[in-house]
Formats: sequence, C-alpha cells, structure tokens
Amino acid sequence: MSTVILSPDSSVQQSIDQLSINTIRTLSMDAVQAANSGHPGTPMAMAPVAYTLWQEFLRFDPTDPVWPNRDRFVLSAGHASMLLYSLLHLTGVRAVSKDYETLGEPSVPLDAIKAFRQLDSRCPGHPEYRWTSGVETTTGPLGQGLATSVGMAIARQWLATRYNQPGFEDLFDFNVYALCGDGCMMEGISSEAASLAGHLRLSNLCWIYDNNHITIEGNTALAFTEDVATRFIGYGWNVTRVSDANDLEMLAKAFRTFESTTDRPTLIIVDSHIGYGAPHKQDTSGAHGEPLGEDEIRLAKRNYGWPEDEKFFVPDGVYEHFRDGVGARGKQLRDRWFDRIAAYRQCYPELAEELYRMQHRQLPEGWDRDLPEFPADPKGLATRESSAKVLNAVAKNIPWLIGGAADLAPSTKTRLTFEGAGDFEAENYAGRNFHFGIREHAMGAICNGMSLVKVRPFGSGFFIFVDYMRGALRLSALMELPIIYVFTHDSIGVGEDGPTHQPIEQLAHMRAMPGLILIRPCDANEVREAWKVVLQLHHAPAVLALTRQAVPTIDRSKYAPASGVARGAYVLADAPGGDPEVILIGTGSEVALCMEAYEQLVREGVRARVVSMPSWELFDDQDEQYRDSVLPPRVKARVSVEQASDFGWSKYTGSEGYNIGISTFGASAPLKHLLKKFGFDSEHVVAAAKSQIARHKP
Ligand SMILES: Cc1ncc(C[n+]2csc(CCOP(=O)(O)OP(=O)(O)O)c2C)c(N)n1
Ligand SMILES: [Mg+2]
Repeated sequence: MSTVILSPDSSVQQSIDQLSINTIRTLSMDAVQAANSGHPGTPMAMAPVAYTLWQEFLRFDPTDPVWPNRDRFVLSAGHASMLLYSLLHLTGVRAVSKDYETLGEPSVPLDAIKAFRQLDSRCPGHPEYRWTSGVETTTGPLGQGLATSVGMAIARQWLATRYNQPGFEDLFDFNVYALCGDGCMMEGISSEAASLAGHLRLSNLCWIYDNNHITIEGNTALAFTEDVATRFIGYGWNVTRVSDANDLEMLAKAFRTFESTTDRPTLIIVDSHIGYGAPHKQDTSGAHGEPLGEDEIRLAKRNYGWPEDEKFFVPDGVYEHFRDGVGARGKQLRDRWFDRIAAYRQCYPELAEELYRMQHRQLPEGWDRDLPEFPADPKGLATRESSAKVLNAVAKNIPWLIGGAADLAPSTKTRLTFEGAGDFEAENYAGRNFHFGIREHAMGAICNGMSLVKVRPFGSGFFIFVDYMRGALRLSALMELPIIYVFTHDSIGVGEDGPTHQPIEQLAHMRAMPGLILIRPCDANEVREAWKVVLQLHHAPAVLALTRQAVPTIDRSKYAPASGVARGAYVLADAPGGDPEVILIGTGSEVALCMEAYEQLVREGVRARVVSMPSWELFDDQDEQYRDSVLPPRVKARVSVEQASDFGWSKYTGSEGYNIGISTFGASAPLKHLLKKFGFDSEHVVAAAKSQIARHKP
C-alpha cells in the first residue's frame, strides 16, 4: 500500500485507501453541516464498505454510467445519500441527458455537494433516479431499494438467458449490490423480496446489511431483536459476516465469497458504528439524522488525522486513485462490451436489434399487428377477458414484454398462453410468465427494478390490493417508469366478496398520483385501444382498471370509435344535431349503464350525450378546444356515473352537477342486488339527468 502525506501541515500519514475513505466521510459530514440537515452517521460508518466495493469490485464506468452491463449499486438506506454523492463525485461520474446521452460535465460537481439538499442541487435529500446520473433508483422509503434490486437481478437473469449466445456467454453478467440498514431489514417489503430472491436463487444479488443497532428512536433493542442471519438462511440465502466495517480485507473476502457463490443470493452482515470517529455521537441515534455540529466535526476530523479546519477537502491523489481503480477497470470493461456488441450485431442481428430498441424504450416494428377487433355484442365479455386477448396478441410481438401476477393470474387473466412463453423459475430464467407470489408490495418494487434495466414489465392483481403496493407504485411514478399495472375486479362488480374486496377510494388514489396514467376502459375495443396507449408510454406508469364481470361490446358502427380512448374522453353517443341539454359521463362498466339511460332519454325526446371517460389524465392533457368540444361549458346539466367514491368528479360535473358514486365500503351480495342498493340502475341515471336539466334551465 502506498502512503501519502495528507497535507503539508499535517504530521499524519495514511494509506491512499484510508485517505479515500476519510474523504468520503468528511465530505458527508461537511455537506450535512452546511445544509444544517441530513444524515452524516451512516456515510461515516459505511465509507470503508462502499469504498471497497466500488474501488475493488464494482464493474462500473464513471464516464458511461448507463452502460447496460454495469454492476448496479443501490443505496437502499436512501437517507445516507451523501455516501453515494461522495462516491459519484470522487469517481468522476459524468452527467447523462434525459435521452441517455453522456455529457461531458460531472454528474456531481463539488458545488452540488456544497449545495446538498438545496433547491435544484444534483444532491437532493434522498437519491433520485433521472435527476442525478449514477443514481440507479430512487430510494428513501426504506425497503424499496432492496426489493427494487431483486427486480434488477431478475431482469439480468432474463436478459442473460435470452441474449447471451454462443461466443457471447457474458454479454449480460452484471451483479446487483444493495446497501441497507436496520430500517430496510424491518420493513415487510424486504422480507417479501428476499423470500422471492431466495426462491429464485438469484446468485447475482448481494445485499449488504449495516448492522449498527441504531435507528431513529435509539437502539434496535427497542423493536428489533430477531436473528437476521438465521432468517436469511431460512430464505435460502448465503449469509456471511464482517465484524468490523473498517476491516478492508474481511470486506474484500466477503465480496469474493459473493462472487464465487453461484446458486443463491448473498447477504453480508457488517457490524458498524454509526457516526464512526465522532467522540460524543458515535453509536448513538444522534449521529443518524442531524448535523454533528462544528465542534464534533472538528474532533472527528482530528480522529481521522484530517486537517480540522478544512471543509470539503479532497486531498491530492484521491481523484486519481479512483480514476485508476474503479475508473480504469470500468472503462476497459465497458469499451470491451461495446466492441463485442458490434460483433454480436454481426452474428445475431435480430437479437441485437431487440436489445437496441429495448434499451431505448422503443417498441419493435409491427408491435401492434394482429390486435383483436371485437364485434358488437350486447352480452359482451369482461374487460379482464378482452385484456387477456389483447395482451397475448401484443406480447407475441414484443419479446421483452414480461410479467405476471401476485398469485392471481387465473383471475386477472394476465397469463401469456402462447407457445414458448414459459414460466420464469429458478430452472428457467427465459420464461415470460412471472409468479410474484402473494407479495404485492414486492411485485411493485420488482417491476420498478425490471423497468430500470429496461425490459417492459407488467404486474397484476386485484384492484383493491393496490393499497398493499402503493409505496412501490408511487416510486414507479416518481421515477417515470413505463410499467403496466393490470388491476382487475375494479368495483362492487366483484359482488359476493364484499367490502374487503370492493375498491371504492382506489380510483381516487390513483388519480391523485402525479404522473400516473389510469385507464378504465368500458368495453373490449376500448381495452385494445387502452393497451395501445400504455404500450407507447415512455415515461409514465399506467394502471388498467378492468372488470371481473361481463360488459357489452358497444356497436361501433352506430357509436363513436374506441380510438377516442387516446384522448382520455370522447363523445360516444350524441344528441341529435350535437346539441345536448344534458351530459352523462361514465367510465368502465358504468358506460353501458349510461348508454341504457341515454336510449331511454332519447326515446322520451331528451337531448342527451354520453361521454366515455376512461382516463382523466389523458383527457386533462388535451387542448382546451377539444375538452370544450366534449364537455361544452354552456351545458351545465351533467351526471357522472362510477361505482366508486365520487371524490373529484365535480371537476367535470361542476359544483352543481350530479355524481352517482359510492360513499361506503360496499356490501356482500350478488351484483344485481348491489346495483339496486347503490343506485346503479337506469331509472336513477334517467332521474338524475332530468333533475339536472330542470336545475339548469335558463
Ligand atoms: C418506509 C419508511 N419509514 C420511515 C422512514 C423514516 N426513517 C428514515 S431513516 C429511519 C431509521 C433508519 O434506521 P436504519 O435503517 O438503521 O438507518 P441508520 O440510522 O442506521 O443509518 C427512519 C425510520 C423512511 N425513510 N421510510
Ligand atoms: Mg441502523
């Protein structure tokens, strides 16, 4: 090990390893102090772990942080963000544009660290994907990063099985590392994800657990005394331990153990001291989430042999050291990979083309060929059934459209049934049908991880259980990931299953989430159009809300085409001359009810219009002229019909409109009794329409 003199006025000499580690520590302390907010203790403790991993093992090229076969590093303990920012800075990670072009400038310049947690800084409080290059996934809600890392590891196995070909056996062989703390270990989502990762024997997955026995309220003895090692052995993981976070040799040995383990994931439990080196705060929760204070920082720097008055100090040689370590190794591997992908393109042009399109979030040529058209049919079929037909047609055309359900595929109808689709299992990583098990929350995060590796995932379940995965879904939206969530059993239409299974407020939840596109199609042809819309999304997750029960297939020769779905809402059936005196607005299964009421109103000489409104978000995105053509401002008589909470509907029906909805949790009974009880019959809609007309008479 070479030694370096720290600074002219310091008598302390330390190895370049130690110097680099202490730079990570002090940058983190100084940034938190300058922001007067943040979490210094864990970066101080885990600096040697992150250093060893990055400098000795991680196959990552800072000059091309989006190289597809790079190892992934996920900071699941997102509050320790300064640990990651210090690494991104010291290794010289380059910025990447929104279109994944590498730019010349650094992703995290020192000025960004000095502006930690300030508006527009590349160093926000918690790491944010698509904001700071080199951040592989947004973390902060504890446990999410761990479960996301499982999705990344799964996607790598799937990619490797499909694209690694003779002569190119290592095209995809990246590893996924995730660093977590006690909080991540306590959250249920990590148990779900670890259980599945063990079951799938994901040997490319390594979790590093910072076992510091400290969380916000104090010692973990307050609430967390289980034997984590035994738990993970039970999951089928390889578990190893490093009893001192400062022991670089033991850390390296643990990472080598991971690398040589080929049949299961690895957990490295590292015993550490939060706030390491701070004399009054080490090993206390006081080091977790507040600045150390100027005096304590001085003392800690003294302990590190650091110049006490220097701030944001990067000693000579540290940048170069990272450049010659992780930098040189990563660049060589990255360049070699791109050379090989050129050769791969010669040998396997079709597979190479698939990879190119997938990695650029494009669809293959002809992705929408052979989509089913559904003839008019008064009996019709459930939208989950029509969705199954569309999904299976489109999945044949998009090889990397892969996904599954949380043990509900027979109900959600999301199984890919065509020849060769197969099941993704430990023995068959080529399968396209995923069995997430009854783990909705992990399913959401795993879909996030898969999407971050750029395959096109879908996940499905009962709509009511979206509540179980909301944390992950929120991150899909925050990260702008084009994941497709298929949620069926979308209303009291589930009938006898009763209030526990009847979504009431879930539509409003989803509509309140920024960036998420919700589509609730009304019939089979709207389902086809909805799939077309969501497949073409690049930067937004989508939810398809589908029925369990049959809905009529509307006669499109008589009424407007289903392509109106793309605009969120459209005039399905209009008053003679297009001059309505009342507008009925429905979504999903309630559009048929609006049509029934419409027929009756028309028979009675009432000029009614029916608007099918499968997606608020898509409609709100249209220009004013279109929106006004669908909902003319002068027509104030408006009725909305939806089997759910009417929360938010007055946005379209006005403060004096009439919203037919449900304000309880539903009830258990055959559907036809529920429809009567909750007022979803044409008499109610017709009466509401008439009372609206009367109310708004000039
Ligand atoms: C889901 C979730 N719940 C609560 C929090 C708030 N929170 C942030 S850090 C933390 C304690 C974490 O303790 P640990 O993981 O042991 O981290 P350490 O203090 O050791 O770095 C909590 C409760 C959060 N970020 N996410
Ligand atoms: Mg802890």
